[in-house]
Amino acid sequence: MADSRTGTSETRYGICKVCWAGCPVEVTVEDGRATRVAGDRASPIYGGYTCPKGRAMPEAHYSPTRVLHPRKRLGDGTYIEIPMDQALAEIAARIEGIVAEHGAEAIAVYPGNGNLTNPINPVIGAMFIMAMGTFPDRFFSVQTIDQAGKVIAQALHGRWIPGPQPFSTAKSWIMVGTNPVISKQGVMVNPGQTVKQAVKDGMKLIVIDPRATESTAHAFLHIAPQPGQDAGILAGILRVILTEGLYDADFVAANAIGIEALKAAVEPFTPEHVAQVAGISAEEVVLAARTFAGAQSGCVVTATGAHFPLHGTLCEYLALSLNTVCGRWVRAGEPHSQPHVLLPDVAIHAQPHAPYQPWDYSKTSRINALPQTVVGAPTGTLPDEILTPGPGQVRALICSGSNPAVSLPDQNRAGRALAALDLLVAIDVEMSNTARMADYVIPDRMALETPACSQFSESMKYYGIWTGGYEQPYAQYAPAVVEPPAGSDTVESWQFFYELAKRLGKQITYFGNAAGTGQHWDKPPVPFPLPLDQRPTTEDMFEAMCAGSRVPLAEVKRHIHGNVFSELDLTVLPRARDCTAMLQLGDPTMMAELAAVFANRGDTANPSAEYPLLLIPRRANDMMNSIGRSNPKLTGRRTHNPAYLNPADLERLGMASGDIIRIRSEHGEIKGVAEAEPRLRPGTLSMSHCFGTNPDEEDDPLGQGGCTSRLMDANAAYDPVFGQPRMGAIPVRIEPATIA
Ligand SMILES: Nc1nc2c(c(=O)[nH]1)N[C@H]1C(S)=C(S)[C@@H](COP(=O)(O)OP(=O)(O)OC[C@H]3O[C@@H](n4cnc5c(=O)[nH]c(N)nc54)[C@H](O)[C@@H]3O)O[C@H]1N2
Ligand SMILES: Nc1nc2c(c(=O)[nH]1)N[C@H]1C(S)=C(S)[C@@H](COP(=O)(O)OP(=O)(O)OC[C@H]3O[C@@H](n4cnc5c(=O)[nH]c(N)nc54)[C@H](O)[C@@H]3O)O[C@H]1N2
Ligand code: SF4
Ligand SMILES: [Mo]
Repeated sequence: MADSRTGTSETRYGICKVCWAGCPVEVTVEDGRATRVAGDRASPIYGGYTCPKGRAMPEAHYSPTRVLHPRKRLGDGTYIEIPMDQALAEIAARIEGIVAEHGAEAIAVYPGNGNLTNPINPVIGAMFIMAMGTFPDRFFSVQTIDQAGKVIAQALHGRWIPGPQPFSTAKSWIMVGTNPVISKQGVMVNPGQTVKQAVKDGMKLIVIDPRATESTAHAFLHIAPQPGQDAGILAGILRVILTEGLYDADFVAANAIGIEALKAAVEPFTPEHVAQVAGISAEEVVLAARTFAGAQSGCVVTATGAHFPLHGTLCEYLALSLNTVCGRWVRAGEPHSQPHVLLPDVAIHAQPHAPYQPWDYSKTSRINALPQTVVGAPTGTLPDEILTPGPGQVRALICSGSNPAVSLPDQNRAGRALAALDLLVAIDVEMSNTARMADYVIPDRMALETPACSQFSESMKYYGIWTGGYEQPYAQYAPAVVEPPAGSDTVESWQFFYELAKRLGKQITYFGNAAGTGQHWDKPPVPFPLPLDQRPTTEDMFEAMCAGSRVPLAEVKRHIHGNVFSELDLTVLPRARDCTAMLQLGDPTMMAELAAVFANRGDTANPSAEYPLLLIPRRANDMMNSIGRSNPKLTGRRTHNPAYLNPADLERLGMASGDIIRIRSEHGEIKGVAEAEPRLRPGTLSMSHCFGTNPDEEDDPLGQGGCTSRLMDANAAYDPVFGQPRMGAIPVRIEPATIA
């Protein structure tokens, strides 16, 4: 623990938790404060890698704008600081009152990415809502405005238990709408170097992205389609592989059903059709297919770029199907590609978890009549759940490490909803867009002030391929590096939920060591009912999280820099004799959606004369969504999110880099700052999210940037299962504007 004597300086080791890559860090601690963060060069796998966000942790922890005491909003909109006990008592009393009058359905939680500071935090909100008896309907998470299609597609296709073939030794890889070098999605460990090395070692990397990104630098083939056309492209690649007989017929015969239905469904997607619809060449489709199928190993993966334009589940389903027809899953006798260390000790057989239906139409949501699903409540409907009167109306919202005022699609509607709540609680460390609207702001401990362990990173693999997991049997635990600033009054997010539940007389049961998702369980979780008489310590929670782990947590704790447990036998066992599960290549819902994609000639949103550009998402290297926007070390001289456009588009409109522009969609408008980016496909506008002011605040394009969510419509077009509104390939137009 921190040494608070004056004049001391020492080196301590921790884990960065600003994003889920979990880089091991070396922290210089002077007089009890973290003054410098660098990568831990003694790490056996990360090799000292960090990104600017991690290195800027000291500035975030000791930011003059950090919230260090609970704040309560007064009638005039100003805030006063109050003690934590008082805040907890007042919030509990208000929730009790709302529940007494309107029922438990009136209370909802929305956890987000600021919760990563401790692996207990991201899951505890769900368990609080279980304690309230309203799970999953009142559990709104970022998953359903992100890549929920991964879990839905995995359910429909089945999950291959030993996982996909490993990235680092693969001979081909197709990345669809993902830029891991910046986002770390899929490749958590030093992704820039890992991608470069994999290519050097013989990987033919194929990237499908309207923009030449950091991840295309080493690509064998970069296909830059019109945004929103990925399902058709993937169907075209499948068609080439199936018609040319390039697939692994033996693997399919032994492990999958539905290939005839898949063949019939992809038949119309000729290379020429796909090329014409997606604005690419037929040769590119054929080359991608032959290269991928011709390599001995590899995988097709999708992420936000492919998921946001509404066909995310289908894109993921087709990616899984490509991997299955080419037999690109780890087989018996090979090492498990996502080995368990802090996850439970289970036998891994070369077989699937059977497909299941991830939805239940007998229980539909109040808004848009969406089915109950395995991915929680549809967050796209949250604003209307708050704004629509009637039984079940949401009246109180607890945001933990989330920023819905800028992250929910359809910002104006979201802003109206947040303002209409009877009670809004933000567990945050800054007066974020959302905290500025909250009745109570509860200060959390920050990443270096909490212990950490890599169990969460391991467990992310259950949310679909290209989400998490280590290729090697790696694990790390790090104690808290420093105490929160002297005199502060903070609580960890999970402790807030514990304290609140306790005051409401509810018991939270923690399912921390979940080894699976939906109906796909490697091992069911061991419940840990949190004792009401005494709050468990964080260490108690970690023990529960790692219950039955392959390597005891105590052993992992012995390795301060993390460790590869190379003595573990990772050999995948053969299919069990009694296993009858088969992967499904021809799910009828997916085949029907594919037919609709063909009939619509791809995506339904196309550029038009009125809205000639398509807005697409991108991750900023220095920000984690909105995290970092108040950190001067990260923002430097630029605090806004540029609106990147191809120079030809700018020139055509008589505009130049630095110009203030108005960006209009059918639904809304924002101001932005134009910036030329030659590597972007003409006709696209690429802009990061979670910037901008609140709807009731003055636009500030050069300062706070523009909130792209304002251009999205929550109800015009949304995923039919989990309600995610269209968040990519949004038709927009731009025109000159001024700041005032
Ligand atoms: N237009 C548009 N909208 C999008 C997206 C997009 O690409 N475009 N992306 C979507 C996706 S994929 C996601 S995941 C969501 C993200 O949605 P959110 O998770 O809601 O957004 P974040 O900005 O990550 O919210 C993090 C919050 O945590 C706070 N925070 C920072 N550090 C800490 C800490 O130590 N403890 C606590 N308790 N809080 C902390 C920050 O101040 C911030 O308010 O946005 C979605 N919305
Ligand atoms: N530095 C940093 N890291 C982050 C985050 C962050 O904000 N900053 N956010 C985190 C979060 S919450 C998430 S969900 C992950 C996301 O991780 P990724 O999904 O890998 O996110 P991006 O890096 O934006 O990569 C998406 C790519 O899709 C491309 N794209 C856009 N539209 C389309 C399309 O229609 N089709 C195709 N094929 N491509 C398209 C974009 O140009 C972009 O290069 O990143 C996480 N990591
Ligand atoms: S923010 Fe950067 S340093 Fe921190 S875990 Fe993510 S990639 Fe690593
Ligand atoms: Mo995300």
